[in-house]
Amino acid sequence: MDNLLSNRKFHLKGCSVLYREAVSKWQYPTAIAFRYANFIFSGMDGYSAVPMPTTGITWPLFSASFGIFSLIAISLFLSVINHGVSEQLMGDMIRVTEEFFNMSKEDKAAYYSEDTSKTNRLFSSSDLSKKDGPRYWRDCLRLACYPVPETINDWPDKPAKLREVLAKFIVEARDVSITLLSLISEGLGLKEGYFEGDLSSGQVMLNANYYPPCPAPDLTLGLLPHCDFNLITLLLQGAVSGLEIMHQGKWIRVDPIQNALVINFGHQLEIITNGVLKSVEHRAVTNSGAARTSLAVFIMPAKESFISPAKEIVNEENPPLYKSFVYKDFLRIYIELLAKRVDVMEAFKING
Ligand SMILES: O=C(O)CCC(=O)C(=O)O
Ligand SMILES: [Fe+2]
Repeated sequence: MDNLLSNRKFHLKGCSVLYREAVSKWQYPTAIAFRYANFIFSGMDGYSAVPMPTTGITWPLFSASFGIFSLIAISLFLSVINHGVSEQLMGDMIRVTEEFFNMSKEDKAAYYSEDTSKTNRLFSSSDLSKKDGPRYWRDCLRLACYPVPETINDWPDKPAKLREVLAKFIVEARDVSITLLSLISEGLGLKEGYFEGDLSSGQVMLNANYYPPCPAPDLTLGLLPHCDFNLITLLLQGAVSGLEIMHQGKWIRVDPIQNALVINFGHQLEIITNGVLKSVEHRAVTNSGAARTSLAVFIMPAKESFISPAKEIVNEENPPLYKSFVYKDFLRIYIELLAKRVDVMEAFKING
């Protein structure tokens, strides 16, 4: 419980002794702050900017989507606007998360756990008791959220509005993700409803991430470089920047765009599409000025779901690049390999 960053007093000028000791042990050498990369695609909906390399997604995929989403970024990470989740709901979700992390230590204690086998728990990545290994400047409230009626009673009952707001947000966020998946299957020429059923009917997990101002942002990261373990992730960022993606050997910032949701393809989508869609490595950096809040909604396959490159995509010229497996085995290996993209991909590549 004392690990929670959100419980501590911050002394940004004249860092406390505790902090000086803690941060000097941080393993990551530097959090490189890349300046603004503009992801917005030109000529659409009045936005203009530099196009990023596409993932090989065909235009028909997105032309089908214009009625529902306006695509404002075609980077390896997408951002969508006009997605149907209201500004009010997104704002409420950020506010209620901030309220949660700003509650007293006593109020938060009921939810705190260091037991990694528990899904629903509040924890910190900044475990000061850990002698070795990297530590990160992040507190996280992780919750199983689906189906809502079956999970809601296990969510924190404070702040008062949390359950109500989160219940609405999860349903809408899942709808957006499922719509996107159906557009993706259409765009890739997969059969209608390809991602429905087992591939997307597993748990919907929420990471409510809270990165307090960090006294030494150049010495630590908020969240380690990783690709998500699931099918597709929807990310709501508050107003403070911190998300970065790896692109051509460099970390590039993905700044929050008002009312946009960031969409990130997980490892499973890369494997099922035989590498047509790529799961992009990302991380969170910290800053000394302002706390940052982000909410990641992970759409997961069912645990027993069988994952393999789609038969419609592979053929003699385009042989399967990845092995077939049961999703729960992927999760186990992902954890064992500490989420490192290179290692995880190697483990599941054919001839890897
Ligand atoms: O805080 C962020 O922007 C990234 C969060 C994230 O990647 C995750 O929770 O998996
Ligand atoms: Fe992530």
